[in-house]
Amino acid sequence: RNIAIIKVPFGLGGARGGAELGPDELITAGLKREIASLGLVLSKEVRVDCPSEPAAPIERNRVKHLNEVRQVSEKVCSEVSGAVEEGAFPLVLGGDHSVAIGTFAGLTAHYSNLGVIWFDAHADLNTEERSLSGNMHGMSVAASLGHTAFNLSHIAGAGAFIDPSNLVYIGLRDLDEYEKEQIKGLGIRAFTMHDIDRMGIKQVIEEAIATAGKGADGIHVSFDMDCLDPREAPGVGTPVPGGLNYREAHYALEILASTNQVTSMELVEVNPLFDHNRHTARLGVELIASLLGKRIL
Ligand code: DIR
Ligand code: MN
Ligand code: MN
Ligand code: MN
Repeated sequence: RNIAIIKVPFGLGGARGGAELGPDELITAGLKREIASLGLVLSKEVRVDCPSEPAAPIERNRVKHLNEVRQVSEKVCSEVSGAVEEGAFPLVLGGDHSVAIGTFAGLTAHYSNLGVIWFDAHADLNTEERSLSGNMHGMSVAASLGHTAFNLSHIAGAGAFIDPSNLVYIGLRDLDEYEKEQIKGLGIRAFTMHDIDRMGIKQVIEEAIATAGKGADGIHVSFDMDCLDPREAPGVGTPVPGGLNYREAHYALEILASTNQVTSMELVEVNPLFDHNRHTARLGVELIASLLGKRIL
């Protein structure tokens, strides 16, 4: 299987700067070496050109850097879509989680029933109207469901919105009131940290795969590094205590790999400014390797 790395050095959707350094940090931490040692071919490596400085001071409305997010999303959409067309496995390296808006639009151009497993401390379900922060990395799921005013439906090559019944969350522990209402109202399958404590990661990931994979023509794994406990992954923009531990995260991705149903992945929110010794990026590389099929024995 060919891998297409799509680097998206963009941080203006996040709460604080630094996520734009994520893609290079992951490469430096040895990502390409890992891919090669798994016997996989890197068919291409592209870097999406991203604005690093906002073109204008923050807009009058509260939504931050919408124009920059729009530009980046459109490019990510076309790169992801192109990679799928070429038969490659898109591996998107963020960047903050707003890059997922473009990833989704590119994937749904090809998958009509895409299953999604979203690893995150947060639900990223806010809309422009309901967000308390105005940060667009907290709106990417809402955008992909068609709930935000901003979306990519106007651009050629963007696919349809995803269906909430194909979406599963793992690792949630920091939700805004509106997001809680949405999860309940839409009936989204959400495995919070409480559920992981109660059921164990084995049962959680098995049920997640059954739900997201049901009738699906592909499964996308969107992996926000802040799903991990900050002791494992300190280098993230919005750390929240009480997250997944090292083996829980690896185990979940190893089981996902063994299904052979995963068709794309993105790993986001590596923030070297809050890291030490490249620890979080190295962990990110290891986790990508597990999802791509690395086995202990
Ligand atoms: C919060 C935090 N719900 C927001 N979200 C984060 O800003 O909308 N997402 N940190 O990654
Ligand atoms: Mn996120
Ligand atoms: Mn998050
Ligand atoms: Mn985020």
